[in-house]
Amino acid sequence: MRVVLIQPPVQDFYDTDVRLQPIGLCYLKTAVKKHLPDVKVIIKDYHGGCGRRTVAIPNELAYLREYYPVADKSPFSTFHEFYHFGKSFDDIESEIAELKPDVVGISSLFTPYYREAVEVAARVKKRTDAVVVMGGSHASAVPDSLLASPHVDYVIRGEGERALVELLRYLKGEQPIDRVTNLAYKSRGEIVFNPIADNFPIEELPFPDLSDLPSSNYELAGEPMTFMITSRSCPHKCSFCSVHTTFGTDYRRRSLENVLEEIELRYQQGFRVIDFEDDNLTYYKNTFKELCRRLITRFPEGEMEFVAMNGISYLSLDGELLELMYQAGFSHLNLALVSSDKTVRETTKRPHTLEAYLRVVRKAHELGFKIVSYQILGLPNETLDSMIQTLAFNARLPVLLGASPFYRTPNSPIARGLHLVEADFIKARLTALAIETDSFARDDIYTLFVTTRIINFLKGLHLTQAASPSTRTPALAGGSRSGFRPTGALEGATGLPVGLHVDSLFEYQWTDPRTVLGFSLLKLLQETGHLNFWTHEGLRENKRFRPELLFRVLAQAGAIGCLNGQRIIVGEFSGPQAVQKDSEARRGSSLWAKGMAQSVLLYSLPLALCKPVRWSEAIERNEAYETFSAACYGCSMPIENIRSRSWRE
Ligand code: B12
Ligand code: SF4
Repeated sequence: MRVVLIQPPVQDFYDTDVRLQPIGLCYLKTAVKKHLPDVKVIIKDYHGGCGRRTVAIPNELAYLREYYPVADKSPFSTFHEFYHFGKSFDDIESEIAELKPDVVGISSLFTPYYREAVEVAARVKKRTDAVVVMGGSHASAVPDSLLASPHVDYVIRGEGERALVELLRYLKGEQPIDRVTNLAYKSRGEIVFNPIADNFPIEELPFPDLSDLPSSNYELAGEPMTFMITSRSCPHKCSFCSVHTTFGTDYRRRSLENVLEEIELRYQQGFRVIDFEDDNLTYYKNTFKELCRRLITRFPEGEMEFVAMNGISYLSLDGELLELMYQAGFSHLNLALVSSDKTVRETTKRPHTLEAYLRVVRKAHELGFKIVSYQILGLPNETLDSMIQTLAFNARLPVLLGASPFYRTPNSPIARGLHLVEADFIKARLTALAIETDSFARDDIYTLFVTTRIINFLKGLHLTQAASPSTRTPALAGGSRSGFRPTGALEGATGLPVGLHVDSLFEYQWTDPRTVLGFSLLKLLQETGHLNFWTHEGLRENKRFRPELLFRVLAQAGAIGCLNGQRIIVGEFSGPQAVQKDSEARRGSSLWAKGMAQSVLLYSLPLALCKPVRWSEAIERNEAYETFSAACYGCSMPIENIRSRSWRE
């Protein structure tokens, strides 16, 4: 019997191409190998490393054209083109036909991309007689949406190792269908759901077989990287999260020895970065401390780098653990604050506190971690004020902001009572800006989302403080990559005052084109009260952006905490007194814009030639959010804008 397991392509405005290793399929492959050694399993990743091409925006998302109208090349850009990421359906069809599989298993991890998974099923059925089975988080949450397709024979809900082995046994005629756990299938026009049962014990799962995956598709800053999962499920029960739909409520972890053995194997195989994708990596703090100690001993020269891009719950971190992690080779930390509002945290059942968060941020920053903090914009009980408060709170801290507009994931506790239809499934992605309530409109969510990009732009400025704080004369990063050079009155001066005022930063001659562009747009915003996109055709007003919300965030924050510990005073940054005399302002703006256009043009060539950057540089330049995306909630950071230029093009 020949089984082909497929990771299908996805279609969206952006992709997170550093985190695409289909580790779930690799687990399935080894489980089948162990229990049914006569079955041949081939994994095909039709997403990672297969490029992208522009496709039409689906009707359900047509309203987004107003939010992503142009190819904005500014540092504050969000999205524009809608892409097919992965191999074309035609190519997939031909390749599968050649493989002549008996069974094709397709992952349907993401609700918003379930139609892509179903299209792959249709192509398989068009050219082969293979049995089609689907699994993954979406399949677990809404199996009937997949079984509604005539091209899908079976759906396996929840973890797939044991269930797939049992399904294959059934297909080989070795056991009856009603003994296949977790299975859903059609029988006489009805869907039959077999009971959900426990998976194989976590400790008995053989290490994922990565042999079908070209390691060059899964690199981090040029280093071979692999995912690793040391536990399954999560002991918390945040109401917006669907993790328990797939992994159940029983939080299980692998033994220390088992994890270390896999790390050693990956090292011997040539991997140099391990990305732990657990939903709650450090819940057992002491065990994780011991793991770090062992890693420090095993890799004393920093031979391995560790990341946890899915995020770490700050409740499960303390000072000692952070120190050990840093020594072991973690240098980036993704935390999920979600909301600084107590009511929102309580009603979404997040057991986290602001005090714990601040303790972790302070210590991690002290140690030198680069921190990204995630917020969800638009959760139930959020108001515009509470979201502004959350952004202002994080703006002050030395963390990058990773905002994800809220969307409803099927079968998460929040969504369970709702009757979600196909359009809701398609909108279950952060780019959809899906949720509006009486307390906030889509424009508000969009504005706050763009606001995080503006704040991150300021946070990432490469300012260093050479003099001691008492002299209040921090010096500029002379000759640095971001090329911050004082001019005019400050030419030749030794430095700038501590707590730089944002207005003063406008006065400098920045040599980095992106920084020049960013400040030019901010200046224009200050003078005219309008934010503009920067396109190849010149400036275009961003009509959906509500500047007053940005000004409120900045006023509440007072100062921005930069990644390097510097502060930028922004409390008084605002637009023209009442976006008054609109016409005058616009006239002024067009004159100013002309001047700016000329100066920015000078920079567009180096911008276009921008080469892939190293990871550490990228994070400093605010370019690497996706690399550290997602926290436990949404998994993915936007900021495709910059990355798409420097990483892909
Ligand atoms: C890594 C990850 C990603 C990676 C992609 C991974 C990949 N392979 O392509 C990245 C970062 C790109 C990503 C992005 C997104 N993600 Co994500 N991601 C994850 C994460 C953290 C881990 C996935 C994983 O490797 N799990 C470990 C393996 C072992 O589990 P598994 O893959 O699910 O496989 C098991 C079973 O599902 C099943 N199974 C899986 N496939 C198949 C196939 C067959 C045939 C069978 C029988 C069984 C089966 O068996 C496997 C073994 O037990 C999960 C959370 C989680 N805990 O799973 C979220 C998760 C899958 N992501 C989610 C979401 C929503 C997104 C986004 C769409 C959010 C957004 N920003 O809009 C984005 C997409 C953005 C983009 N365009 O990039 C949701 C999906 C929920 C849903 N119903 O849609 C999850 C569940 C997070 C959550 N708790 O809500 N994600
Ligand atoms: S959001 Fe994170 S902490 Fe909360 S239940 Fe989901 S995985 Fe656990």
